[in-house]
Amino acid sequence: MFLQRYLAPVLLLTVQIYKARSCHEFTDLDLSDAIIGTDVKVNLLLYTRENATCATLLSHANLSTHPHFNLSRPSIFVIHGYRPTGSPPVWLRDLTEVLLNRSDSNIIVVDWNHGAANVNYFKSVENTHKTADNLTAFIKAMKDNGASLSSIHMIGISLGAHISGFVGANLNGAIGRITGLDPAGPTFTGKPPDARLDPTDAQFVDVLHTDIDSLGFRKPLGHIDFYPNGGTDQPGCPKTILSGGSYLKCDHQRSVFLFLESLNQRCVSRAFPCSSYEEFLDGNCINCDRFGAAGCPIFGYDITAWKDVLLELYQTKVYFTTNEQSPFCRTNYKVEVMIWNKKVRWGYLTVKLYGDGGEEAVATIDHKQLEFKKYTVTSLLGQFDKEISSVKKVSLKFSTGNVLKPTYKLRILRVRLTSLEQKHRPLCRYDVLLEENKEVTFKPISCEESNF
Ligand SMILES: [Ca+2]
Ligand SMILES: [Ca+2]
Repeated sequence: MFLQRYLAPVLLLTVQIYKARSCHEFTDLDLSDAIIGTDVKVNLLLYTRENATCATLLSHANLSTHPHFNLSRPSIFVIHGYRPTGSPPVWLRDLTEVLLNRSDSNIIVVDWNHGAANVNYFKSVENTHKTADNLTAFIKAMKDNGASLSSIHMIGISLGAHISGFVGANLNGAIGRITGLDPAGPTFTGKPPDARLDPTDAQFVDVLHTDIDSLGFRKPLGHIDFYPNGGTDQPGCPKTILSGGSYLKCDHQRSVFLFLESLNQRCVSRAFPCSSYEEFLDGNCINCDRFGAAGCPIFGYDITAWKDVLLELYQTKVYFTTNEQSPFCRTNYKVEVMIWNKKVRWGYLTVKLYGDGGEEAVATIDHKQLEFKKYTVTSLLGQFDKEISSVKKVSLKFSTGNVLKPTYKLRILRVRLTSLEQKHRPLCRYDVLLEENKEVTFKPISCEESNF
């Protein structure tokens, strides 16, 4: 009796202290929840540099009770998409961590897993509006407490991209930036701007499309729309359903991993405005003059450096390609070839660049049969899997792709390589004989304009 009377309050106090210090976790549901279906419940998880790995659950009612929630700092909302199995997103920790590395902000993870976890996709779509209304009320409260709407950046993934759009529209487009990572296509495609993300939803809207033939949205939705690898299928992702679950989500989810890498700044992906992916691969869209000294836009978090010119252009579609895995960035060269064979030659070209200490970068130009004509410059886009800062040697290989026919020779009068990234002088070589499928390595020399 004595123990009960005195120990109980002590225990209660201990539990309360423990609660106050404990970290709030993203809601973890399972497939049974997703089958039964869950009602919307929005939890806002705050991470800052003071509590980078331990989230605080924000209350809508009293914003001033959270010591780390400093409204004079920028705020970044991260809004996930459809969660068919109810599990927390795998990229969550990495994304909050790198965002905090780059920006001293309030990172607010919008956990609407109760609402997103549903085997019925259409139910989750319905819940996007409820989630958006909840967020709108919260941001209005932030504003009432002194936050500036232009310092708010919403990063929305899949359905989360449209939620960001709804919130932005509710606030009359006054939010600073919305980044849409492969905005959801199903049920949104063909809808008017007020029923999906569009450029009027924020002061600046940047969008990444990685799965336009399935879970993503095909048409442009922002001031700038990036289509890596054409936006349809991503390299390194399984091509058949036999590969299991990742077949369905790999292209879609790649959008988050590409954005993460842009935050890490390991390397950059330059993206080129073009009317189509085919035109881009053909090397017809490497002119970046309209962007001045900055050059063509660099994909990802730092795209705001191009904001003014992009707003003037209103909507810009840009393309780039990536490697199969991280580091995803590639580096581009203009490759010009002139031959002196009497007859037209058709085929593919593989170009390798060698740097100091055995570094090697390769570009295979095989998106279609290339045409080489006597005394005519064939201009190609060479996309190398990595950057070589100082090119010592170059190798070329010509192939026709035919196994049975006789082999051909490509008599190159001149080959010229111009980096689209570095301001180096172009690299040239004159008079190179390529026998089919045989790699020829040479030291490039500086180009003599008079010989062209
Ligand atoms: Ca909209
Ligand atoms: Ca796809």
